[in-house]
Amino acid sequence: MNKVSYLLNKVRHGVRISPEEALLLARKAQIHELGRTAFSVRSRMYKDKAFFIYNQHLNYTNICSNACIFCAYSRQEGEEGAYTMSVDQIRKAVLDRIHEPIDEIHIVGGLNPDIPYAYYLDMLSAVKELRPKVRIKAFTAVEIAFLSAKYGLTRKRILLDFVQAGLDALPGGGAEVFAPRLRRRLCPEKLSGEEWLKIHELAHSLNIPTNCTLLFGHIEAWEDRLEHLNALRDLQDRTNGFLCFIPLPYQPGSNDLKAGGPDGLDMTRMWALSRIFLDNIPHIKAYWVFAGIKAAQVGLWCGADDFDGTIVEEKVGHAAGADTPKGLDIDSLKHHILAAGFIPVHRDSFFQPR
Ligand code: V47
Ligand code: SF4
Repeated sequence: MNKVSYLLNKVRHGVRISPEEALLLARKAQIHELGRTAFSVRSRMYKDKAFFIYNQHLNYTNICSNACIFCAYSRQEGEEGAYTMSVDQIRKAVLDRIHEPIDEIHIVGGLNPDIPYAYYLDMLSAVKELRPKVRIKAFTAVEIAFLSAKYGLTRKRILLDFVQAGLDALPGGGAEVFAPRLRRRLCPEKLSGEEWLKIHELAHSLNIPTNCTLLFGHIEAWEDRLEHLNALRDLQDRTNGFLCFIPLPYQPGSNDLKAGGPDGLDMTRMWALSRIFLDNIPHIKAYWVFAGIKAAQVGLWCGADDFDGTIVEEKVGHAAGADTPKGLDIDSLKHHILAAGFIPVHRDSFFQPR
């Protein structure tokens, strides 16, 4: 048996592989071998089910004091297209869809130095008041670190205040790639990978579940991807607080990074390696918004088990050229999952069937 077959066999038997072994698979295994192994793992966990959620995205401001080179979404104060939603506008965005059975509201924004601390609490309470049953997944570790530095409050204080105001979970954004040498080029002002991990560890210790991401398909190598996945797996071993891993395919439009973006094959390898390597993170998302619907359908055959949701309306990836719809209705979402050969399972924020 060659080394690739030996390792894939090990994974199929539920034995953990090391980052070095995963790197060998990333370099040497054929796509069909990787895909088949990742499929056998996800099938053992979820049979032929694929999850989706009825959700709404709210991007409350695009004004950001950081300038990540890959970001097409952020604006400076006063620049054309810069906006900040008032709490009343947030209320209106929620009320506009109040007749829909939305289970989760995903709220993230830029680092806007002119927003008072009370705004965040008011925004959370306003959403919960209008929709008491909705789960709010809001604010990346980057926003939490920014608020902590700006208002001189501990990260713990902020998380506890936010939970009291209605926060249920943290999204996985802002992780990018942890490798410091890449971060210096991609997002020099952003908190380090270590700090990102510390904030998620803190959230887990407070019983706040979180997601995790990797921005891939730009200037990183497989070594960097696996170093990143290994840091996530190590933290999950300690806390078990991550619900879902989302590999985010880099969108190359309207930003200064000038890298190509992953092709379908690279995305497929990424989903497969994620499922194979992250043996302790329950869910892998094929995020149709960034990957495209057709690639995400293939992702379900290669390790992913979650398709995300209805969204309406996503701004970060679309600013960078994502050519997917800004949202999908529930019937289209179910149709795409069924057409891919899976049973759609309508889930809540914590992956419980609805
Ligand atoms: O943090 C910015 C990324 C993230 C680009 O937790 C880009 O359930 C690709 O994190 N190309 C926001 N990506 C999106 C995100 C997310 C999405 C869906 C679900 C969840 C979840 C989280 O988007 C940012 C950044 O990493 N991003 N610019 C770009 N050009
Ligand atoms: Fe700001 Fe986030 Fe864009 Fe970076 S990725 S510039 S932190 S909005």
